[in-house]
Amino acid sequence: MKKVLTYGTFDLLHNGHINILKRAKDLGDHLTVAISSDEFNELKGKKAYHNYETRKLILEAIRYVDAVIPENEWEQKIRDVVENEIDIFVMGDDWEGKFDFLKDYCEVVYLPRTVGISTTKIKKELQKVQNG
Ligand code: C2G
Repeated sequence: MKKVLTYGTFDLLHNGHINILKRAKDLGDHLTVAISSDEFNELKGKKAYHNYETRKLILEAIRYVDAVIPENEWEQKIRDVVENEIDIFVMGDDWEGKFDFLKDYCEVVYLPRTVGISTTKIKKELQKVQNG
């Protein structure tokens, strides 16, 4: 069984998230998603709309996702790959090259981001509508 792993906040779920989750799953047989904790989001300088439990609940409902684990720190990726016997690590190409150190442990694949959508864009456009 080929196991795939990816990381993210996955706030305000949108088609960009679904595309990468589908593509990641299509690379293997089992997809684990490490979802950023609220504390880790602070480290990333992100303020998610949904808290960790809600974002986890939503991710677990996606047909491409087989397991969800918490992402609490930058340093956990090697351990996650080894402990979960991961064959392929996947991230959007906005992270191109950032996780190449994992190549000693698994295949590393950066996939093209979905153009035209992001959680930040959704929040901005909603604010414009509300402000009229
Ligand atoms: N993504 C995408 N296309 C978009 C938006 C996001 O392919 N239009 C991808 C990102 O490249 C990432 C995943 O969806 O691979 C999750 O995106 P975020 O929730 O923004 O995750 P991020 O904050 O980049 O967290 O340790 C890694 C970090 O936790 C990654």
